[in-house]
Amino acid sequence: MKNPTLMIASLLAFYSLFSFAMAANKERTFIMVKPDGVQRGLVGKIIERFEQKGFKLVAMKFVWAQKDLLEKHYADLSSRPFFPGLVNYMNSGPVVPMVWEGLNVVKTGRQMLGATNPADSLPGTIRGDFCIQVGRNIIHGSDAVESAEKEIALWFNEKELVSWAPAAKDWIYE
Ligand code: IDP
Ligand code: MG
Repeated sequence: MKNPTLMIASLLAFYSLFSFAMAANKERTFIMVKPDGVQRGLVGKIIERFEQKGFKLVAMKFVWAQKDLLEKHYADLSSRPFFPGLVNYMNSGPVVPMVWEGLNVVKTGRQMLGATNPADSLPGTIRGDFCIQVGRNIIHGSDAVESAEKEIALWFNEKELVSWAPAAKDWIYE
């Protein structure tokens, strides 16, 4: 390539494509093992699903959430008849909130969870394999990138989101 302008333009194009791909790999979702998942000893199995898929764990804690936090978390559902029962259920024991990162992690995470009602969740999904009723569906996952951002900010502060590079990253992304 003799033309320097063309060379710079190609380098810039390559760099923007590369940064775009890197940014896509940094999508984040908020996943939480609910009190029934914790009580039933399913925390390890649920984490394993996300780890073995290749997603990166960015943050995790073990907390007994206050009702006001849970009401904020489920604010969109506040007018639904099951809302008080949902908040009581979520406040009935400790939960494991987590942040997972990777390409299309929000959509893929929802697919890994399965349908909201376990009666409709396919076998092979977390809800399909581990639970029976909608009011005891063991796990939460963000339904969109925007809700993921809100939920992550609600449950974690900036310092709790750990910046690290998994050793296997070049074997997961081309
Ligand atoms: P999602 O968890 O799959 O995103 P949402 O519609 O956002 O589903 O509902 C949030 C949670 O509220 C559900 O995971 C479930 O625990 C609970 N829920 C939803 N619908 C019902 C219902 O009809 N009865 C009891 N609980 C429900
Ligand atoms: Mg939801």
